[in-house]
Amino acid sequence: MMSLSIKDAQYILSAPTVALLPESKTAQVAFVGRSNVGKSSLLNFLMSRKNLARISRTPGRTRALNLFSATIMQKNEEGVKSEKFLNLVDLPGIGYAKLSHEEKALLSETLSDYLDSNHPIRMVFHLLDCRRKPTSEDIDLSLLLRQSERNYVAVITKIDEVPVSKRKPLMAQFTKDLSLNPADCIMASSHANMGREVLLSKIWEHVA
Ligand SMILES: Nc1nc2c(ncn2[C@@H]2O[C@H](COP(=O)(O)OP(=O)(O)OP(=O)(O)O)[C@@H](O)[C@H]2O)c(=O)[nH]1
Ligand SMILES: [Mg+2]
Repeated sequence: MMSLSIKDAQYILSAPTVALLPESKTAQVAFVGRSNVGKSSLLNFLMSRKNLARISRTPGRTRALNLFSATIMQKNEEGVKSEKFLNLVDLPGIGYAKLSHEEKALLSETLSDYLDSNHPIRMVFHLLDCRRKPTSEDIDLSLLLRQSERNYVAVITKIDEVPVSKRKPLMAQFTKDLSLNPADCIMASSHANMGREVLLSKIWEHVA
């Protein structure tokens, strides 16, 4: 069976603005979504590293763009290994109510600056908390990302919080609310180890 793994995951730097994110040809995988949905947790989970990106109970923790690097390794049926090098970008959460108007504007500006930039963004993971209905901001962001022809996946996070019997209908609802193909709407839980393989295969597929 084919298998994927991650090695050499590293924190590189934290850039307060997109202009301060170094130019690079290395493919980037971006983590976007509302504050507190679990972006930093998912990044750590995918990288199999507990404290690579900082997690917080306090929403609005990640205020800068945090850059990481890693190597994704594939082993095929014959045991032959191949590798791809990539960067991961943990973006500040959008829409956190307790921030001032200026701070909120600044954070969504950071996101749009990033998405408009020439950075080689090869995959965008848009995270949504399974317990909250997508906001209009989520729906707009989802549309924008697909219209701009990004490789896009909606990741429905914290699925451990929902009873198993309710997961299928819930995923159907998210798929409908965001007008997605079911294959682009994936449930995950960094606490219950769910979704890692599917998301790693998305990364493998889209990172050159
Ligand atoms: N139940 C559950 N809780 C989770 C999961 N992933 C993250 N959390 C919790 O959600 C909270 C926020 O997690 P973070 O990873 O810091 O979220 P974030 O999206 O990076 O937040 P900001 O940086 O503020 O935008 C923390 O209390 C985590 O422990 C999960 O899979 N299941
Ligand atoms: Mg974070």
